[in-house]
Amino acid sequence: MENNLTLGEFIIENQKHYKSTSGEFSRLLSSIKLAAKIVNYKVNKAGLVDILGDAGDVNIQGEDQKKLDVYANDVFMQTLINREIACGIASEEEDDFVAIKGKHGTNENKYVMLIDPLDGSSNVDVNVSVGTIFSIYRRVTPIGTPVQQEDFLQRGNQQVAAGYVVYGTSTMLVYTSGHGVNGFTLNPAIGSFYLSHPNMEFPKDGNIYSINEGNYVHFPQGVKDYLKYCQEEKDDRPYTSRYIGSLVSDFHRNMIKGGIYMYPTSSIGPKGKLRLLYECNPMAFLAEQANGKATDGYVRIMDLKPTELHQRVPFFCGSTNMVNKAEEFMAKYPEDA
Ligand code: P6P
Repeated sequence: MENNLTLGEFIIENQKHYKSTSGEFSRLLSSIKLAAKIVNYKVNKAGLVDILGDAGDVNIQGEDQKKLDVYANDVFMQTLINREIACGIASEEEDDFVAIKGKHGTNENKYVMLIDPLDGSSNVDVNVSVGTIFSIYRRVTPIGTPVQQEDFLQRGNQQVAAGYVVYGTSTMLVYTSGHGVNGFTLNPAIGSFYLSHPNMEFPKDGNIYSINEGNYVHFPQGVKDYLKYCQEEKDDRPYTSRYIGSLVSDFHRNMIKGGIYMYPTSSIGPKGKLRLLYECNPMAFLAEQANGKATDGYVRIMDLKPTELHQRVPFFCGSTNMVNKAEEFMAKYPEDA
């Protein structure tokens, strides 16, 4: 693998794509790469070092914050704040966004970042893979002034870049800056990410569906009908059910093999569970750049106008033909929209 491009070389080679001449965007990606390596070390040692279990706090989502959640959040926040590489950062683990002040009180940077520092963290205690998800936008308020909430409440179609780190059997960083999706695998022996999956694409079709079927009784009828379609013995069906409970891992497998991930509305969660800004928009950008599709069952995820930092939306994402078929079933019940 050592003959492959490293992530650093790839970023430099593709600098021509980024409108920023100051190299700010490249430095931002490099700081994410550094933070990912630090978190990876801790995630891999979690079973040995006492950072498992609850940190005692409860985050804005009302979920117990596990120490590794808190640790990962601190690493990404501090890596960006200390380097003043972005002008603001919003984290799924933080109640509000953070304006990054420059040494002289102003910050001339033009990018803001949103991050889910450790998605699927409840899997850490049972040694199942987890991930980091990030999303980058150009600020919309005047450069040099403190960032405002509107810099973060942008539609997903305004993203400059998005990606994830999957801390799995191997650690990979997968990202897009609007020119396709590329995957880099970490060689832990030397601490370098190497280009291992160039131009990743969702197969148009697949036979894997990922959903928490424990919520079946609470699903809208269109989802129930689609699941029965997946399970009936006809044509290329029944499909295979695969659900890890870690969005990054389910998405990554489905992008390689073909499949659909669904977290729909339910009678217990009227807007589903996933956050539009921290999970759905970045994964939707990746999906579309990989010739896949991402909607809320009716509308393109990246066209939704965010109204609050932590809002949740229903999420259907993966192989285009599978998402289209799911939407056909959803369309039969417009009252559920
Ligand atoms: P459930 C993790 O908390 C997460 O946000 C996604 O990574 C994952 O796909 C989903 O929630 C799992 O939710 O309700 O099935 O446990």
